[in-house]
Amino acid sequence: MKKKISVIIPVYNTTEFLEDCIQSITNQTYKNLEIIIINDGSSEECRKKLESLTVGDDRIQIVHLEKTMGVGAARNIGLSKATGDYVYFLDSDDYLPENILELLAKHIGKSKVISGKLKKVTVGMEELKTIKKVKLVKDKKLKFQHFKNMSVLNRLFKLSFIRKHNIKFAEDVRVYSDLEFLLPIYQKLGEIPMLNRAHYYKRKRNDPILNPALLQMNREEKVKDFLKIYNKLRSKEDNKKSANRYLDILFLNFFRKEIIMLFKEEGKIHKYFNQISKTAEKIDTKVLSNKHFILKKEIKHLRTGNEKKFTNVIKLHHMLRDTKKAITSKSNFYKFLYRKVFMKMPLQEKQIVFESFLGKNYSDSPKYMYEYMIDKNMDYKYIWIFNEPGKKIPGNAKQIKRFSLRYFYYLATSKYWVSNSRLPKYLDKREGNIYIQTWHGTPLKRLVFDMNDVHSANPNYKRDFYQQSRRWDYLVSANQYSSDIFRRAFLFDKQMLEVGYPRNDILYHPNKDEIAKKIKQKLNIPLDKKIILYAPTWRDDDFYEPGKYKFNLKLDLKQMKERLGDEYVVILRMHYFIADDIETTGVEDFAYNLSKYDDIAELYLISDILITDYSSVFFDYANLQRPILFYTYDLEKYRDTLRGFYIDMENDLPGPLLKTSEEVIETIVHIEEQKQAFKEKYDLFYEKFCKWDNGKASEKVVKEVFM
Ligand code: C2G
Repeated sequence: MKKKISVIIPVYNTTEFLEDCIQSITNQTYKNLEIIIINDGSSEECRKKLESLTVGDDRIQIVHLEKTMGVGAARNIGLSKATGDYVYFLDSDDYLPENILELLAKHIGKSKVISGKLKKVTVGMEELKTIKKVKLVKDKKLKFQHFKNMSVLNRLFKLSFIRKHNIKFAEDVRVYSDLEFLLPIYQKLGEIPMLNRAHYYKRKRNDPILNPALLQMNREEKVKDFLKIYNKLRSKEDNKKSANRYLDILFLNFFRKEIIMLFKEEGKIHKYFNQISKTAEKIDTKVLSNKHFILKKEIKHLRTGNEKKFTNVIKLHHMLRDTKKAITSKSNFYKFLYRKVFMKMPLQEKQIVFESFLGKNYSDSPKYMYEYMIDKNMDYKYIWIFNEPGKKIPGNAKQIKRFSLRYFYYLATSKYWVSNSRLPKYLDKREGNIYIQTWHGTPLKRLVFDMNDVHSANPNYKRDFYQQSRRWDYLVSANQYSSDIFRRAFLFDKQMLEVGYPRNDILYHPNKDEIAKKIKQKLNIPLDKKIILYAPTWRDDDFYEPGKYKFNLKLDLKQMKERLGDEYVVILRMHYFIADDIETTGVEDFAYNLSKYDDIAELYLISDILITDYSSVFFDYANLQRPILFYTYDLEKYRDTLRGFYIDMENDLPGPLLKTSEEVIETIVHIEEQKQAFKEKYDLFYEKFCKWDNGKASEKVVKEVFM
C-alpha cells in the first residue's frame, strides 16, 4: 500500500486560476491523496467556482472559513485535519506537472523532508506536463541555498515529524508565515535532499493592484512583516547557532533587496530607523565578514543607532547603484540624467510637450489641442515628440526625437505633458507637472482592470498601467459611457474632462467638405470615386514582440475591385501596432495603403463607408453619420478568449456584423438598404456616444487646463 499524502491548499480569491490548480492535483499520477482545501473567506464567486470544480472526487474535503484568517492560519487548519503520512502544500493560483508527487514520494526515502524546485510561469509560457529526468542532490552545504526562498512550496514533509515537533505557520504576519514553519526543520535536520528539475509552477500573477499575490504586496507591508517575523524567531531561546545564522543571512538579503529600496522613498528612513536599528542589534556580525564594505557600514550605523551617518551611507549606496546602472547603456545613462540632473533644473511654466501614438505620428487629440493653441496665439513654447522628427506641421513647435537626450531634457523641464497614450514608467513625475491624458478611443474591448486574464505580450501590463496612470491629472472623455468605464477600469480618480474628443472637432468643421476635397487631392485619390475605409484593430495574442503585432488581411481585394471598382476605391488603414506590411500588388489603382498616414480623422472625413472590427474608430466615425460595417470574422475568439466587450456586439452596433469578404462586398453593393435597416440603431448609438462632440472639444480642454 502506498503511503498517503495530505495536500493542503489554501484558497483566497483566485477564481480565474483555480481550474488549473485543482485539475493538476486531481490528475496526479500518485493517487493515494487526501486533498484538504481551506477556503479562507473568499468571495462568493470564488466559493462557487471552487465547489463546481471539486464535485465528484471523494479525496477532496473543503473547509469554508467565514472570515479571512490569512494563509498561515488556513494552512494550520489544514494541518490539524491531515491524516496522511506526508504533507504537501500547494497554492491555489499555482499548478503542478502530473507526476511531481510521485517523484517526491519515490525519492524521499528515510528523510523527513524532500524539496523540489519552483519555476515562475507567465501567460503563454510552455511548461512540461510530465517531468522526465530528475536528479537527487544530497549535500549539507547546499542547505541554505535550498531554504533561502523562505517557502514551504514543493516540499514533501513527513507528517509525524511535523506533529512531533509541533511545527506550525506564523499567524501574526501575512507574508512570511512560512519562515516559522521552516526554521525548526532547518535547524533539526542536517541534510535535506533536493530533487533537481522537479518543478512546481508558480504563477506570476498579472494583477498586483486589485488582486495581488502575497509577495506582490507593497514593499512597506513586506518590510513590516519581515521585521516582525525575524525579531520573533531570532529571540527564540532554543535556537541553535545554525538557525540564527540562517535568519541573519536572510535578514541581510532582505535588507539589500527590500529595505534599501524602501529607503529611497522620502521620509521612510526616519520612520523605520529605530525599529530596524533595534533589529540589527540582534545580528551576529560574523555573517558580515565577507560582505561589501558599504553593507558593513550600514549595519554598523544601524547597530550604533546613528541615523545621520546611516542616512549618508544609504545615499552613497543608492548613488553607486544608480551610477553603476547608468553606465551600462546609453538609455540608462539618459534616464539617470533625467532623474539626477534634468529634474532638478527649473520647471518651465510655459512649456508643453505633445505626443501622439507613441511618437508615431502627428495626430489625434494632441494635434487638435495644439492647433487650437497656436491658432489662438497662446503664449507657450511647444515641443512635439516624434520617432522621425522633421515633419511638416503648422506653427513653430520644436520637434524632438523620441528617447533622445533632448526627449529626456524636455520632459523633465516642461510643466505640461499632453499625450494620448501611456508614457514610459521610468519618467517620474515631478512636483508641479501637469499631465493631460487625452486617451485614444471610446472603449469597446475591455480595458486593464476590467480584463480578467491577460493574454498579452506583457505580464506586467496591469501593474505598469496602474503606475503610469497615477501620473495623469486630467483625462479626456468623449461620452458618459467612457467616463464610467475609465473610472473603474483605470481606477482614475482625478479630473475627467467630459467634453468630447478634440480629435473629432474636424468632423464638425464648417468647411469640412472643402477640407475633404483638399485631402483627396493631396493623396491623389480620384475625386469622382467614393471611398471605403478599412480600419481594423490588433489582436492581443498575435504578436512578434510587445508593440509589434501581426495582421493577416482577410479582405479579397481583387474581388472587391472587380465588383466595386467602378464606383469605389478602398483605403487600408492598419492599427499603429501592426508591423506586417499589407500586400496591394495588382490592385494599386484601387487599394491605397495609408497605414502610415498621420491622422485617421482626415481619412474619416474623406470616406463614405467605414469597415472596421473591434476598433474604437467607429465611435468617432459615427459622428459623421455615414454607414459602418463590422467585418468580424473572429468575433467569438475575440469576445470569449481575448478581451470581452463592453457592449453587445450582436444588438447594439450601428451596422451589420459580417463574416466573409463576399458578405462585405454584397453589403456595400446594397448600401442604401443597409442604411435604412440600421437607421434606428444608428440614431440611438449617436445619441449615446456622440452627443458631447460638436467641434468645440479642443477649445474646452484648453480653456479648462490652460486658462
Ligand atoms: N487607429 C488607427 N487605425 C486603425 C485603428 C486604430 O488610426 N486601423 C487609431 C484610432 O484613432 C483609434 C485608436 O487608434 O481610435 C485606437 O485604436 P483601437 O483599434 O481602438 O485599439 P487600441 O489602441 O487598443 O485602443 O479605449 C480605447 C481602446 O483602448 C482601444
